[in-house]
Amino acid sequence: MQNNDTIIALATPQGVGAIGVIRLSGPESIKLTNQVFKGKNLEAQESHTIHFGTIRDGEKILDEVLISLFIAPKSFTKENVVEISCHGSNFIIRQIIQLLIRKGARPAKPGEFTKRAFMHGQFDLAQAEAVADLINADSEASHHTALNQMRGGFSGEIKRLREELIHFASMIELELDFGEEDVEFASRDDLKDLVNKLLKVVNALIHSFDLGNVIKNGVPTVIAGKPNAGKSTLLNALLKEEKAIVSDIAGTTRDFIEDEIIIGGVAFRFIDTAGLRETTDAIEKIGVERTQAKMKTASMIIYLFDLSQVDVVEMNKEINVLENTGVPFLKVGNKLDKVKESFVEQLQKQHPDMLFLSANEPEQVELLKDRILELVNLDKFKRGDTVVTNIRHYDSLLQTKNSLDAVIEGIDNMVSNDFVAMDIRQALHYLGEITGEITTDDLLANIFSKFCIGK
Ligand SMILES: Nc1nc2c(ncn2[C@@H]2O[C@H](COP(=O)(O)OP(=O)(O)OP(=O)(O)O)[C@@H](O)[C@H]2O)c(=O)[nH]1
Ligand SMILES: [Mg+2]
Repeated sequence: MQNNDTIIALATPQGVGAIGVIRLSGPESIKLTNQVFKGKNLEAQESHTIHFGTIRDGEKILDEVLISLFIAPKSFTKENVVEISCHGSNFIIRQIIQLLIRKGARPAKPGEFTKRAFMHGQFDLAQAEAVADLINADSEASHHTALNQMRGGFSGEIKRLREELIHFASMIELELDFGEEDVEFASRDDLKDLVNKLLKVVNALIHSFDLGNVIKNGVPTVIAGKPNAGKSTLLNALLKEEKAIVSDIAGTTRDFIEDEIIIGGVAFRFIDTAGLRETTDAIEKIGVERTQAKMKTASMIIYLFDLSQVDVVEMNKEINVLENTGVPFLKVGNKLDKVKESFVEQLQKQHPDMLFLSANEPEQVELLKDRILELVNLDKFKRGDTVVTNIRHYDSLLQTKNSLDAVIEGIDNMVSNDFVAMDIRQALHYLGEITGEITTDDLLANIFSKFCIGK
């Protein structure tokens, strides 16, 4: 696939900076730049060299710049690439880009540089998508998974699956060619074994998406409890800022208040909620209903008890509700400073897993962070297993699973080879979608439009 046009865009963020980098890619990029550059003859220089000079619009000097040259195919896009490092003023950048557009370059579309790199086989689709994730990664965990994906860890796993399946597909297709003659190149038992093996891998990848999603978007952690338990105080202590209003009036928080912090390299999204109680206040009631709904979809619940208000019967009821959510939770006895030690010891005996603290004491909140890290199961991530973080990949994997299930069902029901072959081809198709062996223009447009211009 050849692109005859040369594209241009600002590669650094919009806004004023020390320098701005303008990138061109395409067959004419060196020639066009040379027309406006005064210094060495850029067309006579070697790849991977840098040249000082001025950019001129006619006789007018626009800026002093450094030009980096990358001659095809030794560049990000595998085309001729020029990077112009100029002074980071919006005015200068606009002038230079407009000048080069007048000379024949075209403004790049979102993600077009990465798209060209993909088209020229620099990397596969999953890796291209990882470039975007890597740029957006803001925690160690999300950075780690994106980097692994970009370097091809995930793609490698998908490709291995595909190759094994292709081998079998070709055997079955061969049998089809022999038609009526009753030959069997591919043993049905072997095929079933293989498909079951593939299903295991596919299922593991599908399950890893739960983890992948939280790594990418932050582990949604709900802070819940009765009114006045100290939920907002705890949120503020975790965030180290006065984000939520704290007051001794029960029912202060009505809506969700949330923010993200990084603990042990993992992003957590803490969500402060309206205190749970029966209420006749219409607005508070909506808040309580929202809390209940949010608890069910959270990855983790931190449940606060006000130690100065403990009622054992009531407490057991609350714990019961917590257990019924099916979400991992942490029981926290708050306002430790307000109660006697003997009382805490007694309660600790009944609830050995309860953590006791005062939400307004920063060091005690640090202890809570350790417990939070223990509760979220990051083993997979720590072992370096492949983790699916992209919803498009997740979707393709689900479809692959359905097709593989159909293959097994077909074999069990002794359906004819044509149908088995069809289901195998379906599975191959969906696996191929992930890495981009199978693409459509719509799919590509959709993926790359999510990138920003200049990427
Ligand atoms: N002594 C003491 N007071 C606390 C502690 N934590 C919270 N408080 C106080 O308890 C009261 C309620 O705290 P909030 O953080 O507003 O409680 P909340 O759970 O968000 O309450 P609602 O938003 O009404 O559901 C405030 O007066 C806090 O200062 C603590 O550890 N010790
Ligand atoms: Mg509150």
